[in-house]
Amino acid sequence: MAENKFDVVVVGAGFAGLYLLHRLRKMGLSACALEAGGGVGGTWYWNRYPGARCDIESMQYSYQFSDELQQEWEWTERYAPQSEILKYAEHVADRFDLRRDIVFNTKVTSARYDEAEALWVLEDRNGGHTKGRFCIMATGCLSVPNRPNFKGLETFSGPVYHTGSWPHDRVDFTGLRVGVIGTGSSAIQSIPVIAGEAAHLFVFQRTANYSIPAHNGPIDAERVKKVKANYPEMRARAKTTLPGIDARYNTASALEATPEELRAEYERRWQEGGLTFNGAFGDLMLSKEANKTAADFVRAKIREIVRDPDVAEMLCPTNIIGGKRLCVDSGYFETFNRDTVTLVDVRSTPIEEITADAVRVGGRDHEIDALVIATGFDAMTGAILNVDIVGRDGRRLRDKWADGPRSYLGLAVSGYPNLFTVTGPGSPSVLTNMLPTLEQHVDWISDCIGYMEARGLASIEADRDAEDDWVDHVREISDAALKTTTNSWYLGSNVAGKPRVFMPYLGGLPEYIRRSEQVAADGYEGFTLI
Ligand code: NA7
Repeated sequence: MAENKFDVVVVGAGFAGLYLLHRLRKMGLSACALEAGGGVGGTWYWNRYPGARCDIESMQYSYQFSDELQQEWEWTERYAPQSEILKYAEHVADRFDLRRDIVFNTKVTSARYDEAEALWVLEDRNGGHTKGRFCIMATGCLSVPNRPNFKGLETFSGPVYHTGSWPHDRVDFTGLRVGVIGTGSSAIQSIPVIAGEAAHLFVFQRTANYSIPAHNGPIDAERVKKVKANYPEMRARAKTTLPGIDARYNTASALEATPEELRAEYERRWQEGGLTFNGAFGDLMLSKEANKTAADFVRAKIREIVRDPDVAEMLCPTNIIGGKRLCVDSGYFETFNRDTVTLVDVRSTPIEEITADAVRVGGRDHEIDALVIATGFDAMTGAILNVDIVGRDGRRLRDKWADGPRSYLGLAVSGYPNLFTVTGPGSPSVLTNMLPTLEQHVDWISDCIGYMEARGLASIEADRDAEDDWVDHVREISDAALKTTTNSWYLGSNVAGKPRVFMPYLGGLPEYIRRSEQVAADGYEGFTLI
Protein backbone atom coordinates (compact mmCIF):
# COMPACT_ATOMS: atom_id res chain seq x y z
CA MET A 1 0.00 0.00 0.00
CA ALA A 2 3.10 2.20 0.10
CA GLU A 3 2.31 4.30 -2.94
CA ASN A 4 -1.48 4.15 -2.46
CA LYS A 5 -2.07 3.15 -6.05
CA PHE A 6 -3.99 -0.02 -6.88
CA ASP A 7 -5.67 -1.75 -9.73
CA VAL A 8 -8.93 -1.50 -7.82
CA VAL A 9 -10.08 0.64 -4.92
CA VAL A 10 -13.15 -0.68 -3.13
CA VAL A 11 -15.24 1.57 -0.91
CA GLY A 12 -16.55 -0.48 2.01
CA ALA A 13 -15.58 -3.71 3.75
CA GLY A 14 -19.02 -5.16 4.34
CA PHE A 15 -20.03 -8.44 2.75
CA ALA A 16 -19.62 -7.07 -0.79
CA GLY A 17 -16.23 -5.46 -0.11
CA LEU A 18 -14.86 -8.61 1.54
CA TYR A 19 -15.82 -10.87 -1.34
CA LEU A 20 -14.48 -8.35 -3.86
CA LEU A 21 -11.07 -8.35 -2.18
CA HIS A 22 -11.01 -12.12 -2.27
CA ARG A 23 -12.00 -12.34 -5.95
CA LEU A 24 -9.71 -9.58 -7.15
CA ARG A 25 -6.74 -10.98 -5.28
CA LYS A 26 -7.32 -14.39 -6.82
CA MET A 27 -7.20 -12.69 -10.23
CA GLY A 28 -3.76 -11.35 -9.40
CA LEU A 29 -4.91 -7.74 -9.11
CA SER A 30 -3.94 -5.31 -6.39
CA ALA A 31 -6.95 -4.10 -4.44
CA CYS A 32 -7.58 -2.09 -1.35
CA ALA A 33 -10.78 -1.47 0.56
CA LEU A 34 -11.35 1.80 2.38
CA GLU A 35 -13.75 1.29 5.28
CA ALA A 36 -15.37 3.97 7.45
CA GLY A 37 -15.87 1.61 10.39
CA GLY A 38 -13.32 0.20 12.77
CA GLY A 39 -14.02 -3.34 11.57
CA VAL A 40 -15.52 -5.42 8.79
CA GLY A 41 -19.21 -6.29 8.38
CA GLY A 42 -20.83 -3.07 7.09
CA THR A 43 -24.51 -3.07 8.02
CA TRP A 44 -23.81 -5.70 10.66
CA TYR A 45 -21.01 -3.63 12.13
CA TRP A 46 -23.23 -0.58 12.67
CA ASN A 47 -26.64 -2.05 13.49
CA ARG A 48 -25.98 -3.36 16.99
CA TYR A 49 -29.32 -2.39 18.48
CA PRO A 50 -31.00 -4.81 20.90
CA GLY A 51 -32.77 -7.63 19.07
CA ALA A 52 -31.04 -6.98 15.73
CA ARG A 53 -31.05 -10.09 13.60
CA CYS A 54 -31.43 -11.08 9.99
CA ASP A 55 -34.92 -11.64 8.60
CA ILE A 56 -33.64 -14.31 6.22
CA GLU A 57 -32.71 -17.73 7.56
CA SER A 58 -29.05 -18.17 8.49
CA MET A 59 -28.51 -21.13 6.16
CA GLN A 60 -29.41 -18.91 3.21
CA TYR A 61 -28.01 -15.57 4.36
CA SER A 62 -24.42 -16.64 3.85
CA TYR A 63 -21.73 -16.76 1.16
CA GLN A 64 -21.68 -19.60 -1.33
CA PHE A 65 -18.41 -18.80 -3.11
CA SER A 66 -16.49 -21.22 -0.92
CA ASP A 67 -17.93 -24.64 -0.23
CA GLU A 68 -15.40 -25.17 2.59
CA LEU A 69 -16.70 -22.01 4.24
CA GLN A 70 -20.34 -22.96 3.98
CA GLN A 71 -19.59 -26.45 5.26
CA GLU A 72 -17.46 -25.43 8.22
CA TRP A 73 -19.44 -22.46 9.55
CA GLU A 74 -22.00 -23.35 12.22
CA TRP A 75 -24.98 -21.05 12.72
CA THR A 76 -26.65 -21.40 16.09
CA GLU A 77 -30.10 -19.90 15.46
CA ARG A 78 -32.68 -20.13 12.71
CA TYR A 79 -32.32 -16.35 12.24
CA ALA A 80 -28.82 -15.26 13.15
CA PRO A 81 -28.42 -12.39 15.61
CA GLN A 82 -26.32 -9.41 14.60
CA SER A 83 -23.43 -10.52 16.85
CA GLU A 84 -23.18 -13.86 15.06
CA ILE A 85 -23.38 -12.36 11.57
CA LEU A 86 -20.62 -9.95 12.55
CA LYS A 87 -18.52 -12.87 13.84
CA TYR A 88 -19.10 -14.60 10.50
CA ALA A 89 -17.87 -11.52 8.60
CA GLU A 90 -14.82 -11.39 10.86
CA HIS A 91 -14.21 -15.09 10.33
CA VAL A 92 -14.35 -14.63 6.55
CA ALA A 93 -11.91 -11.71 6.76
CA ASP A 94 -9.47 -13.84 8.77
CA ARG A 95 -9.97 -17.12 6.91
CA PHE A 96 -9.19 -15.51 3.57
CA ASP A 97 -6.58 -13.15 5.05
CA LEU A 98 -8.39 -10.06 3.80
CA ARG A 99 -7.58 -7.57 6.56
CA ARG A 100 -4.19 -6.71 5.15
CA ASP A 101 -5.95 -5.06 2.20
CA ILE A 102 -8.43 -3.06 4.29
CA VAL A 103 -7.82 0.40 5.68
CA PHE A 104 -10.20 0.93 8.59
CA ASN A 105 -11.53 4.16 10.09
CA THR A 106 -11.21 5.73 6.66
CA LYS A 107 -14.34 7.43 5.44
CA VAL A 108 -14.15 8.26 1.77
CA THR A 109 -15.36 11.79 1.08
CA SER A 110 -14.78 12.10 -2.66
CA ALA A 111 -13.89 10.07 -5.72
CA ARG A 112 -12.72 11.99 -8.76
CA TYR A 113 -11.94 10.56 -12.18
CA ASP A 114 -8.66 11.86 -13.52
CA GLU A 115 -9.22 11.58 -17.27
CA ALA A 116 -5.63 12.30 -18.26
CA GLU A 117 -4.28 9.51 -16.04
CA ALA A 118 -7.38 7.29 -16.43
CA LEU A 119 -7.39 6.85 -12.66
CA TRP A 120 -9.88 7.28 -9.87
CA VAL A 121 -8.54 9.38 -7.01
CA LEU A 122 -10.30 8.87 -3.70
CA GLU A 123 -9.94 11.29 -0.84
CA ASP A 124 -10.78 10.32 2.71
CA ARG A 125 -11.61 12.16 5.90
CA ASN A 126 -8.10 11.56 7.25
CA GLY A 127 -6.71 13.53 4.32
CA GLY A 128 -5.44 10.44 2.51
CA HIS A 129 -5.52 9.93 -1.23
CA THR A 130 -5.86 6.51 -2.84
CA LYS A 131 -5.70 5.86 -6.55
CA GLY A 132 -7.14 3.02 -8.58
CA ARG A 133 -7.77 2.16 -12.21
CA PHE A 134 -11.17 0.95 -11.08
CA CYS A 135 -13.36 2.21 -8.27
CA ILE A 136 -16.06 -0.04 -6.83
CA MET A 137 -18.71 1.31 -4.51
CA ALA A 138 -19.50 -1.53 -2.12
CA THR A 139 -21.21 0.87 0.25
CA GLY A 140 -24.37 -1.08 1.03
CA CYS A 141 -28.02 -0.22 0.60
CA LEU A 142 -28.92 0.56 4.20
CA SER A 143 -25.87 2.28 5.58
CA VAL A 144 -26.67 5.95 6.03
CA PRO A 145 -28.99 6.54 9.00
CA ASN A 146 -32.01 8.74 8.30
CA ARG A 147 -32.11 11.39 11.01
CA PRO A 148 -35.28 13.47 10.76
CA ASN A 149 -34.99 16.95 12.10
CA PHE A 150 -36.95 16.72 15.36
CA LYS A 151 -37.37 20.14 16.86
CA GLY A 152 -35.49 20.46 20.14
CA LEU A 153 -33.62 17.15 19.86
CA GLU A 154 -30.38 18.84 20.83
CA THR A 155 -31.96 20.01 24.11
CA PHE A 156 -32.75 16.48 25.28
CA SER A 157 -30.74 15.81 28.42
CA GLY A 158 -30.55 12.02 28.20
CA PRO A 159 -28.77 9.73 25.74
CA VAL A 160 -30.04 9.52 22.15
CA TYR A 161 -29.36 6.40 20.08
CA HIS A 162 -30.00 5.70 16.40
CA THR A 163 -30.60 2.01 15.69
CA GLY A 164 -28.41 2.22 12.57
CA SER A 165 -25.43 3.59 14.47
CA TRP A 166 -25.57 1.84 17.84
CA PRO A 167 -22.76 2.05 20.45
CA HIS A 168 -20.41 -0.91 20.75
CA ASP A 169 -20.85 -1.18 24.51
CA ARG A 170 -24.08 -2.70 25.73
CA VAL A 171 -26.73 -0.10 26.45
CA ASP A 172 -28.63 -0.92 29.63
CA PHE A 173 -32.16 0.48 29.81
CA THR A 174 -32.94 -1.11 33.18
CA GLY A 175 -35.18 1.11 35.26
CA LEU A 176 -35.30 3.87 32.62
CA ARG A 177 -38.20 5.48 30.83
CA VAL A 178 -37.42 5.04 27.16
CA GLY A 179 -38.91 6.46 23.97
CA VAL A 180 -38.66 4.68 20.60
CA ILE A 181 -39.52 6.70 17.50
CA GLY A 182 -40.53 4.55 14.52
CA THR A 183 -42.15 1.18 13.97
CA GLY A 184 -40.12 -0.22 11.06
CA SER A 185 -38.12 -3.43 11.16
CA SER A 186 -35.41 -2.04 13.46
CA ALA A 187 -37.99 -0.79 15.98
CA ILE A 188 -40.05 -3.97 15.75
CA GLN A 189 -36.97 -6.04 16.58
CA SER A 190 -35.73 -3.81 19.37
CA ILE A 191 -39.02 -2.89 21.10
CA PRO A 192 -39.63 -6.30 22.77
CA VAL A 193 -36.05 -6.36 24.11
CA ILE A 194 -36.05 -2.76 25.33
CA ALA A 195 -39.50 -3.26 26.91
CA GLY A 196 -38.05 -6.18 28.85
CA GLU A 197 -35.60 -3.82 30.57
CA ALA A 198 -37.21 -0.40 30.70
CA ALA A 199 -39.33 0.91 33.56
CA HIS A 200 -41.59 2.33 30.89
CA LEU A 201 -41.47 2.35 27.10
CA PHE A 202 -43.23 4.87 24.87
CA VAL A 203 -43.49 3.82 21.22
CA PHE A 204 -44.11 6.72 18.83
CA GLN A 205 -45.83 5.24 15.78
CA ARG A 206 -46.50 7.10 12.54
CA THR A 207 -47.44 4.11 10.37
CA ALA A 208 -48.50 0.73 11.70
CA ASN A 209 -46.55 -2.13 10.12
CA TYR A 210 -47.15 -5.75 9.21
CA SER A 211 -45.01 -8.24 11.05
CA ILE A 212 -44.89 -12.02 10.95
CA PRO A 213 -43.54 -14.06 13.87
CA ALA A 214 -40.00 -15.35 13.36
CA HIS A 215 -40.46 -18.40 15.57
CA ASN A 216 -36.75 -18.07 16.06
CA GLY A 217 -34.84 -20.59 18.10
CA PRO A 218 -31.84 -22.88 18.08
CA ILE A 219 -31.12 -24.05 14.57
CA ASP A 220 -32.51 -27.48 13.70
CA ALA A 221 -29.53 -29.85 13.49
CA GLU A 222 -31.30 -32.18 11.09
CA ARG A 223 -32.08 -29.33 8.71
CA VAL A 224 -28.47 -28.14 8.85
CA LYS A 225 -27.27 -31.63 7.95
CA LYS A 226 -29.69 -31.84 5.08
CA VAL A 227 -28.85 -28.40 3.70
CA LYS A 228 -25.10 -28.97 3.98
CA ALA A 229 -25.40 -32.24 2.13
CA ASN A 230 -27.19 -30.47 -0.73
CA TYR A 231 -26.00 -26.87 -0.54
CA PRO A 232 -25.43 -26.36 -4.30
CA GLU A 233 -28.93 -27.62 -5.09
CA MET A 234 -30.48 -25.28 -2.53
CA ARG A 235 -28.48 -22.30 -3.82
CA ALA A 236 -29.50 -23.13 -7.39
CA ARG A 237 -33.17 -23.39 -6.43
CA ALA A 238 -32.96 -20.05 -4.61
CA LYS A 239 -31.70 -18.37 -7.79
CA THR A 240 -34.86 -19.42 -9.62
CA THR A 241 -37.13 -17.55 -7.20
CA LEU A 242 -38.00 -13.85 -7.45
CA PRO A 243 -36.41 -12.91 -4.08
CA GLY A 244 -33.54 -15.42 -4.29
CA ILE A 245 -34.78 -17.36 -1.28
CA ASP A 246 -35.36 -21.10 -1.40
CA ALA A 247 -38.88 -21.53 -0.05
CA ARG A 248 -42.26 -22.77 -1.13
CA TYR A 249 -44.00 -20.13 -3.25
CA ASN A 250 -47.59 -20.85 -4.08
CA THR A 251 -48.54 -19.69 -7.56
CA ALA A 252 -52.31 -20.17 -7.06
CA SER A 253 -54.57 -17.12 -6.91
CA ALA A 254 -55.90 -15.97 -3.55
CA LEU A 255 -59.02 -14.80 -5.36
CA GLU A 256 -59.82 -18.32 -6.45
CA ALA A 257 -59.32 -19.87 -3.02
CA THR A 258 -62.23 -20.52 -0.63
CA PRO A 259 -62.20 -18.68 2.73
CA GLU A 260 -61.18 -21.99 4.38
CA GLU A 261 -58.30 -22.49 1.96
CA LEU A 262 -57.13 -18.93 2.51
CA ARG A 263 -57.22 -19.30 6.27
CA ALA A 264 -55.46 -22.65 6.20
CA GLU A 265 -52.63 -21.40 3.96
CA TYR A 266 -52.12 -18.18 5.93
CA GLU A 267 -52.27 -20.00 9.26
CA ARG A 268 -49.74 -22.56 8.09
CA ARG A 269 -47.37 -19.78 7.01
CA TRP A 270 -47.97 -17.76 10.19
CA GLN A 271 -47.03 -20.85 12.23
CA GLU A 272 -43.99 -21.45 10.04
CA GLY A 273 -43.02 -17.78 10.44
CA GLY A 274 -40.89 -15.40 8.43
CA LEU A 275 -40.83 -13.32 5.28
CA THR A 276 -42.16 -16.02 2.98
CA PHE A 277 -45.61 -15.45 4.44
CA ASN A 278 -46.16 -13.33 1.35
CA GLY A 279 -45.49 -16.36 -0.85
CA ALA A 280 -48.84 -17.78 0.26
CA PHE A 281 -50.49 -16.93 -3.07
CA GLY A 282 -49.18 -15.87 -6.43
CA ASP A 283 -51.24 -12.70 -6.79
CA LEU A 284 -50.74 -11.03 -3.40
CA MET A 285 -48.46 -8.40 -4.93
CA LEU A 286 -50.47 -8.15 -8.16
CA SER A 287 -54.03 -7.59 -7.02
CA LYS A 288 -55.24 -5.29 -4.27
CA GLU A 289 -58.16 -7.60 -3.61
CA ALA A 290 -55.90 -10.63 -3.25
CA ASN A 291 -53.56 -8.63 -1.06
CA LYS A 292 -56.45 -7.71 1.25
CA THR A 293 -57.06 -11.38 2.09
CA ALA A 294 -53.54 -11.64 3.55
CA ALA A 295 -53.72 -8.21 5.18
CA ASP A 296 -57.06 -9.10 6.83
CA PHE A 297 -55.55 -12.31 8.18
CA VAL A 298 -52.66 -10.45 9.83
CA ARG A 299 -54.97 -7.75 11.18
CA ALA A 300 -57.13 -10.47 12.75
CA LYS A 301 -53.99 -11.94 14.37
CA ILE A 302 -53.06 -8.53 15.79
CA ARG A 303 -56.57 -8.15 17.26
CA GLU A 304 -56.28 -11.64 18.75
CA ILE A 305 -52.86 -10.96 20.32
CA VAL A 306 -53.30 -7.41 21.63
CA ARG A 307 -55.71 -7.30 24.54
CA ASP A 308 -56.63 -3.59 24.51
CA PRO A 309 -58.90 -3.17 21.45
CA ASP A 310 -57.95 0.49 20.98
CA VAL A 311 -54.24 -0.34 20.98
CA ALA A 312 -54.88 -3.30 18.65
CA GLU A 313 -56.68 -0.99 16.18
CA MET A 314 -53.76 1.45 16.27
CA LEU A 315 -51.39 -1.42 15.51
CA CYS A 316 -53.43 -2.65 12.55
CA PRO A 317 -51.85 -1.42 9.31
CA THR A 318 -54.20 0.06 6.74
CA ASN A 319 -51.92 -0.04 3.69
CA ILE A 320 -51.27 -3.14 1.58
CA ILE A 321 -49.19 -5.95 3.03
CA GLY A 322 -45.73 -6.15 1.44
CA GLY A 323 -45.73 -2.54 0.20
CA LYS A 324 -43.20 -1.68 2.87
CA ARG A 325 -40.83 -4.55 3.53
CA LEU A 326 -42.54 -7.11 5.70
CA CYS A 327 -41.14 -7.30 9.24
CA VAL A 328 -40.28 -10.47 11.12
CA ASP A 329 -40.52 -10.27 14.90
CA SER A 330 -40.10 -12.05 18.18
CA GLY A 331 -43.00 -11.01 20.41
CA TYR A 332 -43.62 -7.55 18.94
CA PHE A 333 -47.41 -7.32 19.19
CA GLU A 334 -47.40 -9.18 22.54
CA THR A 335 -45.19 -6.40 23.95
CA PHE A 336 -48.15 -4.02 23.84
CA ASN A 337 -49.91 -6.14 26.48
CA ARG A 338 -47.36 -4.99 29.04
CA ASP A 339 -48.60 -2.32 31.45
CA THR A 340 -45.25 -0.63 31.04
CA VAL A 341 -45.63 -0.02 27.29
CA THR A 342 -47.57 2.88 25.79
CA LEU A 343 -48.26 3.29 22.08
CA VAL A 344 -48.46 6.93 20.99
CA ASP A 345 -49.93 7.82 17.61
CA VAL A 346 -47.82 10.43 15.83
CA ARG A 347 -49.73 10.20 12.56
CA SER A 348 -52.70 12.37 13.51
CA THR A 349 -50.49 14.69 15.59
CA PRO A 350 -46.80 14.51 14.67
CA ILE A 351 -44.04 14.88 17.24
CA GLU A 352 -44.12 18.59 18.09
CA GLU A 353 -40.90 18.89 19.96
CA ILE A 354 -38.37 17.09 22.05
CA THR A 355 -37.69 18.85 25.33
CA ALA A 356 -35.00 18.24 27.95
CA ASP A 357 -36.90 15.27 29.36
CA ALA A 358 -39.85 14.44 27.13
CA VAL A 359 -41.29 13.87 23.68
CA ARG A 360 -44.16 16.31 23.18
CA VAL A 361 -47.08 15.15 21.07
CA GLY A 362 -50.35 17.05 20.82
CA GLY A 363 -49.36 19.28 23.74
CA ARG A 364 -48.72 16.27 25.99
CA ASP A 365 -45.28 15.49 27.38
CA HIS A 366 -44.22 11.84 27.47
CA GLU A 367 -41.37 11.90 29.96
CA ILE A 368 -38.35 9.80 29.12
CA ASP A 369 -34.76 9.27 30.25
CA ALA A 370 -33.41 7.86 26.97
CA LEU A 371 -34.45 8.13 23.35
CA VAL A 372 -34.09 5.57 20.56
CA ILE A 373 -34.48 6.86 17.02
CA ALA A 374 -35.48 3.98 14.73
CA THR A 375 -36.23 6.07 11.67
CA GLY A 376 -34.35 3.95 9.14
CA PHE A 377 -31.96 4.89 6.38
CA ASP A 378 -31.33 7.10 3.41
CA ALA A 379 -31.49 3.87 1.45
CA MET A 380 -29.75 2.77 -1.73
CA THR A 381 -28.43 6.11 -2.94
CA GLY A 382 -27.45 7.62 0.44
CA ALA A 383 -24.06 5.99 0.81
CA ILE A 384 -23.11 6.41 -2.85
CA LEU A 385 -23.99 10.09 -2.88
CA ASN A 386 -22.32 10.68 0.49
CA VAL A 387 -19.13 10.35 -1.53
CA ASP A 388 -18.74 13.31 -3.85
CA ILE A 389 -18.29 11.35 -7.08
CA VAL A 390 -16.98 13.40 -9.99
CA GLY A 391 -16.78 11.72 -13.37
CA ARG A 392 -15.91 12.66 -16.92
CA ASP A 393 -15.91 16.43 -17.69
CA GLY A 394 -16.09 17.22 -13.97
CA ARG A 395 -19.70 16.08 -13.71
CA ARG A 396 -20.98 15.32 -10.23
CA LEU A 397 -23.06 12.22 -9.66
CA ARG A 398 -25.10 14.23 -7.15
CA ASP A 399 -26.23 16.46 -10.03
CA LYS A 400 -26.84 13.60 -12.42
CA TRP A 401 -29.00 11.84 -9.80
CA ALA A 402 -30.79 14.99 -8.58
CA ASP A 403 -34.12 13.66 -9.90
CA GLY A 404 -33.40 10.06 -8.97
CA PRO A 405 -30.69 7.49 -9.65
CA ARG A 406 -29.79 6.60 -13.25
CA SER A 407 -27.71 3.51 -13.81
CA TYR A 408 -27.20 0.67 -16.28
CA LEU A 409 -28.16 -2.60 -14.55
CA GLY A 410 -27.53 -0.98 -11.17
CA LEU A 411 -23.86 -1.67 -11.91
CA ALA A 412 -22.47 1.27 -13.84
CA VAL A 413 -23.26 4.87 -14.68
CA SER A 414 -22.79 6.64 -17.99
CA GLY A 415 -20.18 9.40 -17.65
CA TYR A 416 -18.31 7.49 -14.92
CA PRO A 417 -15.80 5.14 -16.59
CA ASN A 418 -14.41 2.22 -14.57
CA LEU A 419 -16.78 2.91 -11.68
CA PHE A 420 -19.03 0.09 -10.50
CA THR A 421 -21.74 -0.06 -7.86
CA VAL A 422 -22.49 -3.31 -6.05
CA THR A 423 -26.26 -3.78 -5.62
CA GLY A 424 -26.79 -0.25 -6.87
CA PRO A 425 -30.17 1.34 -7.59
CA GLY A 426 -31.72 -0.35 -10.61
CA SER A 427 -30.69 -3.83 -9.45
CA PRO A 428 -32.85 -6.25 -7.41
CA SER A 429 -30.69 -5.79 -4.29
CA VAL A 430 -32.93 -5.10 -1.29
CA LEU A 431 -35.89 -6.99 -2.76
CA THR A 432 -33.82 -10.16 -2.60
CA ASN A 433 -31.59 -12.13 -0.29
CA MET A 434 -28.63 -9.74 -0.24
CA LEU A 435 -25.84 -12.28 0.13
CA PRO A 436 -26.36 -14.24 -3.12
CA THR A 437 -27.35 -11.01 -4.84
CA LEU A 438 -24.15 -9.21 -3.94
CA GLU A 439 -22.13 -12.29 -4.82
CA GLN A 440 -23.68 -12.21 -8.29
CA HIS A 441 -22.69 -8.53 -8.66
CA VAL A 442 -19.17 -9.11 -7.39
CA ASP A 443 -18.78 -12.02 -9.82
CA TRP A 444 -20.15 -9.94 -12.69
CA ILE A 445 -17.83 -7.01 -11.95
CA SER A 446 -14.76 -9.22 -11.38
CA ASP A 447 -15.45 -11.17 -14.57
CA CYS A 448 -15.80 -7.91 -16.45
CA ILE A 449 -12.47 -6.63 -15.14
CA GLY A 450 -10.95 -10.03 -16.01
CA TYR A 451 -12.34 -9.73 -19.54
CA MET A 452 -10.74 -6.31 -19.89
CA GLU A 453 -7.40 -7.45 -18.49
CA ALA A 454 -7.29 -10.40 -20.89
CA ARG A 455 -7.82 -8.07 -23.84
CA GLY A 456 -5.66 -5.19 -22.66
CA LEU A 457 -8.67 -2.86 -22.40
CA ALA A 458 -8.27 0.13 -20.14
CA SER A 459 -11.73 1.63 -19.85
CA ILE A 460 -15.37 0.59 -19.66
CA GLU A 461 -18.28 2.99 -19.59
CA ALA A 462 -22.02 2.47 -19.77
CA ASP A 463 -23.59 3.99 -22.90
CA ARG A 464 -26.15 6.70 -22.34
CA ASP A 465 -28.74 4.91 -24.48
CA ALA A 466 -28.32 1.62 -22.66
CA GLU A 467 -28.65 3.43 -19.36
CA ASP A 468 -31.79 5.27 -20.50
CA ASP A 469 -33.34 2.03 -21.71
CA TRP A 470 -32.57 0.29 -18.43
CA VAL A 471 -33.95 3.16 -16.35
CA ASP A 472 -37.13 3.07 -18.48
CA HIS A 473 -37.39 -0.69 -18.08
CA VAL A 474 -36.99 -0.46 -14.28
CA ARG A 475 -39.61 2.31 -14.15
CA GLU A 476 -42.11 0.54 -16.40
CA ILE A 477 -42.10 -2.50 -14.14
CA SER A 478 -42.44 -0.47 -10.97
CA ASP A 479 -45.14 1.81 -12.40
CA ALA A 480 -47.32 -1.24 -12.87
CA ALA A 481 -46.57 -2.76 -9.48
CA LEU A 482 -48.79 -2.72 -6.43
CA LYS A 483 -45.71 -2.43 -4.25
CA THR A 484 -44.99 1.09 -5.38
CA THR A 485 -48.35 2.39 -4.14
CA THR A 486 -47.08 2.45 -0.54
CA ASN A 487 -44.69 5.05 0.86
CA SER A 488 -41.45 3.36 1.78
CA TRP A 489 -37.69 3.70 1.79
CA TYR A 490 -37.69 1.88 -1.57
CA LEU A 491 -39.26 5.06 -2.95
CA GLY A 492 -37.14 7.44 -0.93
CA SER A 493 -40.29 8.86 0.60
CA ASN A 494 -38.89 8.47 4.13
CA VAL A 495 -36.21 11.11 3.58
CA ALA A 496 -37.22 14.77 3.35
CA GLY A 497 -36.48 16.20 -0.10
CA LYS A 498 -35.45 12.87 -1.69
CA PRO A 499 -36.83 12.36 -5.21
CA ARG A 500 -39.70 9.90 -5.31
CA VAL A 501 -38.37 7.09 -7.48
CA PHE A 502 -38.76 3.37 -6.85
CA MET A 503 -35.08 2.42 -6.75
CA PRO A 504 -34.69 -1.38 -6.79
CA TYR A 505 -35.41 -3.55 -9.85
CA LEU A 506 -38.77 -5.30 -9.42
CA GLY A 507 -38.34 -7.79 -12.26
CA GLY A 508 -37.03 -10.48 -9.89
CA LEU A 509 -33.65 -12.09 -9.45
CA PRO A 510 -33.86 -14.73 -12.23
CA GLU A 511 -34.76 -12.17 -14.89
CA TYR A 512 -32.07 -9.82 -13.65
CA ILE A 513 -29.43 -12.57 -13.70
CA ARG A 514 -30.53 -13.56 -17.20
CA ARG A 515 -30.29 -10.01 -18.52
CA SER A 516 -27.03 -9.07 -16.85
CA GLU A 517 -25.37 -12.32 -17.89
CA GLN A 518 -26.60 -11.85 -21.45
CA VAL A 519 -25.01 -8.40 -21.53
CA ALA A 520 -21.68 -9.96 -20.49
CA ALA A 521 -22.03 -12.87 -22.93
CA ASP A 522 -22.60 -10.37 -25.75
CA GLY A 523 -19.25 -8.73 -25.05
CA TYR A 524 -20.69 -6.17 -22.60
CA GLU A 525 -23.42 -4.87 -24.81
CA GLY A 526 -24.44 -1.35 -23.87
CA PHE A 527 -20.94 -0.51 -22.68
CA THR A 528 -18.07 1.12 -24.54
CA LEU A 529 -14.77 -0.60 -23.95
CA ILE A 530 -11.52 0.96 -25.05
P1 NA7 B 1 -37.82 1.87 8.18
O1 NA7 B 1 -38.41 0.61 7.75
O2 NA7 B 1 -37.63 2.96 7.19
O3 NA7 B 1 -38.69 2.41 9.40
C1 NA7 B 1 -38.53 3.71 9.91
C2 NA7 B 1 -39.65 4.01 10.86
O4 NA7 B 1 -39.48 5.32 11.38
C3 NA7 B 1 -41.03 3.98 10.19
O5 NA7 B 1 -41.96 3.46 11.09
C4 NA7 B 1 -41.27 5.46 9.92
O6 NA7 B 1 -42.62 5.81 9.79
C5 NA7 B 1 -40.67 6.08 11.16
N1 NA7 B 1 -40.35 7.49 10.98
C6 NA7 B 1 -39.51 8.02 10.06
N2 NA7 B 1 -39.48 9.37 10.20
C7 NA7 B 1 -40.34 9.67 11.20
C8 NA7 B 1 -40.76 10.88 11.80
N3 NA7 B 1 -40.29 12.05 11.38
N4 NA7 B 1 -41.66 10.82 12.80
C9 NA7 B 1 -42.13 9.63 13.23
N5 NA7 B 1 -41.77 8.45 12.70
C10 NA7 B 1 -40.89 8.47 11.70
O7 NA7 B 1 -36.37 1.64 8.84
P2 NA7 B 1 -35.85 0.40 9.68
O8 NA7 B 1 -34.50 0.75 10.17
O9 NA7 B 1 -36.83 -0.03 10.68
O10 NA7 B 1 -35.75 -0.76 8.63
C11 NA7 B 1 -35.08 -0.58 7.39
C12 NA7 B 1 -34.78 -1.92 6.78
O11 NA7 B 1 -33.71 -2.55 7.50
C13 NA7 B 1 -35.89 -2.93 6.85
O12 NA7 B 1 -36.85 -2.79 5.86
C14 NA7 B 1 -35.16 -4.25 6.75
O13 NA7 B 1 -34.86 -4.51 5.42
C15 NA7 B 1 -33.87 -3.97 7.46
P3 NA7 B 1 -43.31 5.85 8.32
O14 NA7 B 1 -43.52 4.41 7.95
O15 NA7 B 1 -42.32 6.53 7.39
O16 NA7 B 1 -44.53 6.62 8.49
